[in-house]
Amino acid sequence: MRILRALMKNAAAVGKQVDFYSRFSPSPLSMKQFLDFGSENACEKMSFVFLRQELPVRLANIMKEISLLPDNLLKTPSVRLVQGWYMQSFQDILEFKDKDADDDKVTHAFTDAVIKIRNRHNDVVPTMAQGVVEYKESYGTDPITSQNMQYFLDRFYMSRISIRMLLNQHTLLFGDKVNPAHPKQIGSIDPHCHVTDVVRDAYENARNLCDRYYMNSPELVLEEFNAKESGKPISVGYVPSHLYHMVFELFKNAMRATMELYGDSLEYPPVQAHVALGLEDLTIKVSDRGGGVPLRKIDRLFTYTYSTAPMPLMDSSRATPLAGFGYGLPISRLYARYFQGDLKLYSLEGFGTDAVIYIRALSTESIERLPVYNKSAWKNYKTIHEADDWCVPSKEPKDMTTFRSS
Ligand code: W6P
Repeated sequence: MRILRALMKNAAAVGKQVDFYSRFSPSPLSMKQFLDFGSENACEKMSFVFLRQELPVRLANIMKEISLLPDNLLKTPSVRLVQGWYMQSFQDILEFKDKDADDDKVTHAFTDAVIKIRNRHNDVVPTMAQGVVEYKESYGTDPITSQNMQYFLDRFYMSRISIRMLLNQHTLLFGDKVNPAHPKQIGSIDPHCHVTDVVRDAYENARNLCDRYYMNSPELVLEEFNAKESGKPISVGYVPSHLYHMVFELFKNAMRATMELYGDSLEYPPVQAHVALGLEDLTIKVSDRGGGVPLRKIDRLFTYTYSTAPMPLMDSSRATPLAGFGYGLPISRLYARYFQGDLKLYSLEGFGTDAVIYIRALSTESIERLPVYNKSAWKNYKTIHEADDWCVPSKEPKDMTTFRSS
């Protein structure tokens, strides 16, 4: 009984702390700030002082949104589990609130805690996806629930990307000194990330999967247009792993569409990639001739409740499908948006699809795009969504003869 009461008192105390930190807005950092901070003799103490405030703020902001989810979703074991991880990590950071920032033992213990937190949250995406499946199995889906789920998961996964970015920068800069694999990177950022190298690498790895699944694969035609410095290879200050994640996803989709359309043909139209650098944008276009997708079905490629449809029954003799079942596209779009870019699909049904990644070319303009918990966010969970303000198209139009004057 005493233990139970102590637990409840602790939960209430944590709730108070979450309320407190959720009233601060997260502080978005620019790519330039990440780079500047990590370059000139990066200071572990400064990073510690910043993170022990910023991490609880980012955690608390999204924890408030988790707590506003419908009860039926909150009660699923998967969402419970994720919520528990957030509570634990939030408390782990608060332990350092009044500790001495000049004490090396403190800052080293903090770095260890950061590593532990990152590992604790490794499986958040599949676990939340499981929660969505559990909810769908029990309650089904309607357009409103689907829309609310989309709103929450976009914000939740964006928050997670941003928190992991902070955790990674800290451990890569102050963990076991210099990353032996990438000595010129500033943490996870390459100040001169060669875009076509990442594109080729992602293509090769997607092609390997494609060869294994389809016994063949389309070629790559890659072209580069540097309008800023004509003839020079295009580079940008960016997180190569984020870029890889996005391009890899697009190649898998482009290859699948091509292979499914051309079936047993001996030749396949190539997948084309264009990389262009202008004054503001760095743009990467991946084009396939896989027959395209009708406009009506484009949105659902980014929809979490669609992508987590009860897994398709697969021919067990074949390997995992190349692409199309999972959170690949919606999360790739979040990576693009995270630094003020975007990811869009333009399809010509009957012909093929252009998938375009937009990235800000200037490190001063690549600023974290972070969700904030405020009244406007709160309303999105609490408002009873009313009927749409556009007519529902009807297959049987009104009988116009009714309106004849005579
Ligand atoms: C398709 C569907 C798709 C999604 C993303 C990227 C490329 C493609 N091609 O047919």
